[in-house]
Amino acid sequence: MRREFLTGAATLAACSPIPPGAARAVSREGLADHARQSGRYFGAAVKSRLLREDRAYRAAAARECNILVQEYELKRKTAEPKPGRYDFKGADEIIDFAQQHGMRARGHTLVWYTANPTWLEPAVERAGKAEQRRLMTSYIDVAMRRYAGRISEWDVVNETLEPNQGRADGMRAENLWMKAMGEHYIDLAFHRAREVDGDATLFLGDYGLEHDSPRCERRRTAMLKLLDRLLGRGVPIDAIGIQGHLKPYKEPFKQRQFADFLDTLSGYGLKLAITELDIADRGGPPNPEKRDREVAAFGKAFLDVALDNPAVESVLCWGISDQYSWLSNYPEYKWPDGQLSRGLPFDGKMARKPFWDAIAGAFDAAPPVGRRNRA
Ligand code: 9MR
Repeated sequence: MRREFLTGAATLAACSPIPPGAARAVSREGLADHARQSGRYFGAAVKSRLLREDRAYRAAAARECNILVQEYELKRKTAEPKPGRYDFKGADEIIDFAQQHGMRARGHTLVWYTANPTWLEPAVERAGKAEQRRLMTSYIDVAMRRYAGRISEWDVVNETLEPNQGRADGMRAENLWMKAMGEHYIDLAFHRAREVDGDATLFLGDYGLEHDSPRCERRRTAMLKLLDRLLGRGVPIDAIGIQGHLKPYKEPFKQRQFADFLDTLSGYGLKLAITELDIADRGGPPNPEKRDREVAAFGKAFLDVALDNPAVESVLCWGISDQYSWLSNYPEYKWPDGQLSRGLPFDGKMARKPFWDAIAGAFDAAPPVGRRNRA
């Protein structure tokens, strides 16, 4: 028997993992140590400049993570600023750091509708069919070859869904690749990625798959239908990246519903990962301690479900410290008074927050990876 899960708002209220005011011992173990116990990985999105310049950040990355991903340095806008002129300096630094510390690395991301160099979209629009394919696959070729053996898993195609853009199938219409090739751009990307690095785990990633809301329900439905089509055509997808940008103060969460969705995905034989976990706290209680406890409780409710599924091999947060979180700057999530968002395991001064304990506790309770938890 799998676990019983709480439903709805009960998740926020009922499972605060840390008693208010409890002193937490500062230990030298990191979240990676907790993840390892069940054969899993914990990691974070990082920036090379912060690894270079901020000692506390670098120490936290080294201590907490056994997998890393680049927050932006393998996006094509950064890595191929001019056609065929590559800049892998930042990504190289991150991959070197990961290797020096015996960590795994993910690559983010090969084919996306945004964060592309300005030259790319006009070039695709001008091109004939063969050239359009080349414009897409050339980056797959160069980036995957460069990091073969060092990056073990890739977000091959990112964020293909957007049911609000008018298509009945829920695919993102405002997408240069979709406009050029229709959804077969996804087939092409995965087949090419498989050819270039046959050992890498190939991910399709998306957001908005987590909550009990009409928005997420439409996105989950679109994802499952897309997978039916892609897997039906033999597209070599190994894994689904559930981003995990959570917003508990905007949309409810139902453990059973999310567990069922993950079960459906793993039932296809796909691996799963939580690839960009963070928790938008805008709209939460003004008292930061209270908000931290709620964020932790929500994160625990989410991870208890995710890590109950043996196909979920890793959890990565989208950053380490609130000081550098995109949530603190993004219009929808940032606090109007300029305070930092509190959606990551470390605060702006690099101190552990209750969310850290929640992640550790969820890993400690997780069944071994790759096997069903049978009673
Ligand atoms: O956090 C990233 C931010 O610093 C970048 O400016 C932005 C555009 O490249 O991307 C952010 O990361 C996104 C990720 O690549 C894909 N999923 C959503 C993330 C948050 O917007």
